[in-house]
Amino acid sequence: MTQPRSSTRPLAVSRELQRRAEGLLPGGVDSPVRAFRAVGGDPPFVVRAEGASLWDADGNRYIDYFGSWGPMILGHAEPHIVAAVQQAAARGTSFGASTPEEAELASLVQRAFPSIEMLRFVNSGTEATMSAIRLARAFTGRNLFIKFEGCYHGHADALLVKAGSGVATLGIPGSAGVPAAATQHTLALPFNDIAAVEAAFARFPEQIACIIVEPIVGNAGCILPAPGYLEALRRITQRDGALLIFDEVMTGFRVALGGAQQLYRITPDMTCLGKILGGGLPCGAFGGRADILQMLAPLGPVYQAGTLSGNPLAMAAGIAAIRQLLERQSEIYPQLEQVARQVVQGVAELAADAGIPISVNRSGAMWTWFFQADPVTDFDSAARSDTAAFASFHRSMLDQGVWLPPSQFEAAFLSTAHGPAEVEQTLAAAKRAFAETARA
Ligand code: KE4
Repeated sequence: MTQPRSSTRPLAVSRELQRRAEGLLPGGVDSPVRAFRAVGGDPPFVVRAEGASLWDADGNRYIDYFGSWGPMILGHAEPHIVAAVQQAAARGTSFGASTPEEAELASLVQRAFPSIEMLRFVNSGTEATMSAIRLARAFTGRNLFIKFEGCYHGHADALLVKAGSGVATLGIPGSAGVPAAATQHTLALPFNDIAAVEAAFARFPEQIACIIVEPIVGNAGCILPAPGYLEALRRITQRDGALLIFDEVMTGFRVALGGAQQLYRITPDMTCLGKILGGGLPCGAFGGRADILQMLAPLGPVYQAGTLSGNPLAMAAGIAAIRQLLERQSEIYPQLEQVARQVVQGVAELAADAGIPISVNRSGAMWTWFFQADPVTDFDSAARSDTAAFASFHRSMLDQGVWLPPSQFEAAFLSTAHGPAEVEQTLAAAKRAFAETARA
């Protein structure tokens, strides 16, 4: 009998847990991508994580390359963050009143993002982006806004538009339960296409409140802005009196301490943050120019609120995380760049050796291996990837203890806890996975 492909034990306990979860949670999950529908098979149930590793309910260990979808840049169960949360919890878990830690974390954010003069904490990236758009509409007195195909900004109704709506037509709902009225002011344009943006502003002069953009896209897989693209968005919005919102929920503190706006030297009017900001606890934020933020209640007419906004545990975790990134930035970001280059290029070279076409997009420790030969520069080109080949690669890697994000259209991440041992195991697993694919 040939050597079983899997080096992990059968997922008996995970499957039992899946059955129980499916009776209580739609699809057994609290967020769709976790259900592994894009790659097939049953998802392992995680019971513990530390550093670069996850353990499932059957005792299998995995190298983690999705990092809770971005937050875990310092690795799992990072001691400073764990201690900070434990100490905060012992002082009470939520007050619904002001605490010293909210301004402390806000001041740390401001050191990393000088464009953020003021901010407000919320509990998710979704809340951050939907609130930023509301602010932009109030500040400009306009209703229309632009987003880009393949960019995901959370699941607020106005942001769930079908791709391909194009410049002339306004948003078409991209989800059941979203009324046409909710997306009628949304323009969904192709990413990296300045002509489409110019045409939209020509069609709706002084009617567009804002552009919201993932400055480096993570939600179509990783897609980098074309040279001059972000500068053009900045120029066009400034010219028309629209606001530029950078959704840095994923890229913030990830691609650089100050996110994509630091890398590309662009100053947006507002920035949305999440993920790493909360050190793994539920936390988001939206911020930017003080003259815009001061329109928020209780100062101004824009209502926004949240029971657990600025929660003491999330603030404690965020302060512990962001303080480390600030204090150790000269060590952390070069290290992430070095390890990510070894992993990402190493796998791409192994694919090439096996005659398997892979197109790589990477910014620091955020990347995607697209299973196709051509460059991926927008959603349409990403969509031409061989998703079956990706699914096969994902399953083989998972069986060998390497857990990649379970979708071709998601970014992968690594942390400061990933080192030579993880690189070696990942490349060995990829070599076997590609050999299997070549044999199939
Ligand atoms: P949350 O509401 O999930 O905290 O954030 C929404 C959001 C906003 N903006 C960007 C750029 C994001 O990437 C996200 C959320 N990212 C996904 C990963 N593709 C979260 C994973 C999931 O939905 O389970």
